[in-house]
Amino acid sequence: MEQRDLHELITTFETQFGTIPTDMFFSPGRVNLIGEHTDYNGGHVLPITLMLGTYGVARRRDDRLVRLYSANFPDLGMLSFAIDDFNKMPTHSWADYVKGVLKALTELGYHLETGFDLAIDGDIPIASGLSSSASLELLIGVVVQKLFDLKIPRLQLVMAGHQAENDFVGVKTGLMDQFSVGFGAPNTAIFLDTNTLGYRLVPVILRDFELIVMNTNKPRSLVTSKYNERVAETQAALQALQTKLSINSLGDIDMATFTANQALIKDPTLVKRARHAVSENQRTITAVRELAQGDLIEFGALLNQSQASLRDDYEVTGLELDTLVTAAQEFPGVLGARMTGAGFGGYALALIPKKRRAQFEQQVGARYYEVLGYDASFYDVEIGPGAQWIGPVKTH
Ligand code: GAF
Repeated sequence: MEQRDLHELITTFETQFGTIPTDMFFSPGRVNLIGEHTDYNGGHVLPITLMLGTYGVARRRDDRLVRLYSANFPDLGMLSFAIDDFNKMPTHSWADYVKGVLKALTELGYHLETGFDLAIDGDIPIASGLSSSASLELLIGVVVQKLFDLKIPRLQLVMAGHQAENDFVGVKTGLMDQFSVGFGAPNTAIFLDTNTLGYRLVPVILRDFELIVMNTNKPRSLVTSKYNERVAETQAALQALQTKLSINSLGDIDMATFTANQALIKDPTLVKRARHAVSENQRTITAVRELAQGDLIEFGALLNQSQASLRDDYEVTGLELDTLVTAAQEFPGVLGARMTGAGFGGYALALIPKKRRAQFEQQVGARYYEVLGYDASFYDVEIGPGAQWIGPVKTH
C-alpha cells in the first residue's frame, strides 16, 4: 500500500483541518465464505478480509477536541466533539461509531489525554453487507492505538468495535465482522469458533477458480428487526433443547443429536431456524477440511447447501439473492454460490472458473436484470490484511 494511493485523502485532510496528517491507516471490509448466522449461536465462521475497505489519515491534537471528516459524506462537513463526550450526535452520523469505540476503549481503561483529527475515505458500499461499519470501528481502534502509543491487545480492539456496533445500531450481532476485520490476513480465511474465540488462518488456494462477490443492489430494509427476530428464534429453540440437553449454544450439538431431540421444540418455524444453525455449523467445519485438502468441488457443494438452508430453513434470502445465486449456480463450471452476510438483500459470492469471468458476469448479470429490472454489480476478490497502520505521512 503506497503512500501515493492516499495523496488525495492527505490533501483533503490539509484542506479541512489546515494541518498535515502524521499517519496513514487501512481497515478492510469482509466477506464470509461460509458459516452464516452461526456466530450468535456459538458456531463456526469462515470470513475473509477484502482489499476494499476504509482508509484514514490522522494527527494527534494538543487539546481535547476530536475532529472528523469523511470523503464519503462531504455534505456533513467537519464533525467535532470533545474526546470524553459519549452522547450520540444530535443527527445520527458515522461519528457515533467513533464515539462508540472511544467509549468502549475508555471503559476498558484506556484514557486518551488529547483529541485527534481524522479524515477517512472508504471504497466499500456503505450498509450493503460487506461490513463497512466493522471496517470503520477497527480503523478507529488502530488510529487510537498508534496516535497515543497504546498497547491494546487485538482482541480488545475487536471487542470495542463490537460494543460500539451493538450500542449504536441496536442489533445483537455476533463477533464475526469485527473479529475478521481485526484478525484478517492476506490469502487466508479466518476459521473462528465463536464459542471459544479460538481461531486459525486457513490458506485459500483456489487454483483454476476464483471467488467473485456480487451485489444485489437491493436497498436493505428491515435488516435490524429481521436479524433480531432470528436471534430471538434461535435462542427460544435453544431453551427448548436445554430442557433435556446440557448445552450452552446450538454450536454444541451435531446434526444427529439435533434430529434425535428436535421434537422438544414445539414450533415448526423454530425447528427450521435451529436446524439451520446446527447444520451450517457442521458445514463450516467440513468446508475448512475440504479447503485444506484442496477439494474445491466438495467445498463448492457446501456453499450450495448453505444457500439452500439459508433460503428454506432460515428464510433470509428473498427474490434478489435467490435470483442472483441460482443464476450463478447454473452457470457452466461454477462450483458453488451462496448469499453472504446477514441477507435480506446485500451480497452473494460464487466460486467460478477463472477463464470464464467475463462470460459469467455477462450471463448472470443479464439474468438478474431480466428478473429484477436493475443491474447487479460484480467485484473481484483479493484477500488482504486486517486493520493496520500503513505508515507515517512523509513530509518533503
Ligand atoms: C451480520 C452480523 F453482523 C454478523 O455478526 C453475522 O451474524 C452475520 O450478519 C450473519 O452471519 O453481518
